[in-house]
Amino acid sequence: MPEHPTQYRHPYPNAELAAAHPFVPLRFERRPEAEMRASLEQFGSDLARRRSVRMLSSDPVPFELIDGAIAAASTAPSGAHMQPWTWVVTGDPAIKRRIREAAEEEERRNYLDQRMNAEWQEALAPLGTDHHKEFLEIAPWLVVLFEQRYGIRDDGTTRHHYYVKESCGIAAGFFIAAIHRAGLATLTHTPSPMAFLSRELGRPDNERPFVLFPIGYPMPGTLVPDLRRKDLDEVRVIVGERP
Ligand code: IYR
Repeated sequence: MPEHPTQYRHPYPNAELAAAHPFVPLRFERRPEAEMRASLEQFGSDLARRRSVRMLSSDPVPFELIDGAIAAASTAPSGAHMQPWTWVVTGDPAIKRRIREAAEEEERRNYLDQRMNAEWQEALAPLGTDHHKEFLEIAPWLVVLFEQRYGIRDDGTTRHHYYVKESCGIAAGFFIAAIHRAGLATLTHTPSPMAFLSRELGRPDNERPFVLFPIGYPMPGTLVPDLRRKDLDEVRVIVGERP
């Protein structure tokens, strides 16, 4: 067995840098292994019950639940910790209607004018989607995640953002999990193209729509596609010896 040091070097090579960027102790508690397994099992089986829902009801959802999910999502790791995202929330009926109309207009061209090719349409057949997007008007809340292609400092100068797509993808995953944990349902919706969302929601030029989440409760009697998820053996490979 190779010998490993039991101490890491301080992340900064000199006192000056360390003083400029102080570190704090990690809050972390090691738990008994049985507890770790049980808690992972519970988390996994809860996530396995999550489904993308298009039949959202109009039942009201407290705004605080939406805010809580955004706060959870914004804890996601991001390139150079820039948190290059803006979460735009609307429950305004007039805005939701305009978003639905604009999305349906684009989707009509995707589905009916063959902007999506035959292979694509075939791949979507099990989902039963078409150009109707009623849920955009019916769901009590729409949350649009915008990626910030670059940042803008208080003095107006721009600041580079790193790994923007990866960062927003991770944050979107956290958000979906948080919405599910809150007992709500959503859909990862990417009406394509999405530029109309910048217009409708009045976003600045450094932001681009990344994904749109309609949020609500599933309508009683909601149906979802009878999908099967890949088995672990289909998605995971083990390389080399196990420690
Ligand atoms: N944006 C279209 C089409 C669509 C594309 C994919 I990839 C999906 O997983 C689902 C739908 C729509 O929203 O209908």
